[in-house]
Amino acid sequence: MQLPTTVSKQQMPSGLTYLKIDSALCSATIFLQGAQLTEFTPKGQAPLIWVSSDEDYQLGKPVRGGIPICWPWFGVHPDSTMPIHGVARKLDWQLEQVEEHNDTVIIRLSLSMSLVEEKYWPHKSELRVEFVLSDTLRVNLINKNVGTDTFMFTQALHTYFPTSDIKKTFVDGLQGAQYIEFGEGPYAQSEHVHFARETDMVYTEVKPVQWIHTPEGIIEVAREHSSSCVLWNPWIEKAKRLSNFKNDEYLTMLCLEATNVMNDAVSLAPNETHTLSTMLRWK
Ligand code: TA6
Repeated sequence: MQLPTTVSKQQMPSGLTYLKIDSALCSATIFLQGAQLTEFTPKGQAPLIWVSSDEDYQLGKPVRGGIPICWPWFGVHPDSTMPIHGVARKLDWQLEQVEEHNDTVIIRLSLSMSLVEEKYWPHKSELRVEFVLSDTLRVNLINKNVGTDTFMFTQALHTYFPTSDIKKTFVDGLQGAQYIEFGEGPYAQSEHVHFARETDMVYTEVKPVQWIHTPEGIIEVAREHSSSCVLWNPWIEKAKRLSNFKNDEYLTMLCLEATNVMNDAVSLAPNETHTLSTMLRWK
């Protein structure tokens, strides 16, 4: 495939292949494994995406950070033998197309369902992702039912964001939603969300835009075709148990994830398509 000069294909020592984008508007990194974006930095601005400094970029293991794609389920599967957050983030996606229009770079990848074991996903579907890279980032996760039966799934764009100090960070825009946390709830969210403990809130009936207020500025996080989202910070004890995550890194990150979970799970009839989108920018 002929790539524009703003896009190059490179490889880590481990063998992981990634696309490096360096345009007039942004720089970005997207690994073919998991179609996982791990860097997005608008030119002249700070990075919008966080990755652990403890990451070692190994084959078969999602990068700790960026935007892991959780599909065909989010979270813990009812069958405990199934991997958390599904299988898409560990598999090799194919680069389908790279386009460039007026400094915006669009990168499209697909996941061959021949790579997905039937025990994880017995349905006939197509899965593609589009990254629209300008001075903002848009990610479209596109599912199409190409079979004869209706199926359901849950999913997430599990985005990791940076902050210099989680204790001086809060999230606006979750007010009015309800959430469950650690299997308890639902609870009503009436205020901004600040961080002072492990936080793992699964929101439903939530507005399409939130704002993460950090000491570096305000990150606007928008979603389309999603009425649910997840807010996560592992805090002290869980941080110690996470792979590729330094004990004190809970202080400099948070996840605000565009999801289709709980009563927002997706049901697709034959020939239907669903697109989960998240749009990120410095406000
Ligand atoms: O989205 C929050 C969450 O479900 C947390 O409970 C935690 O498990 C996190 O995802 C990270 O999961 P991972 O499998 O990437 O370590």
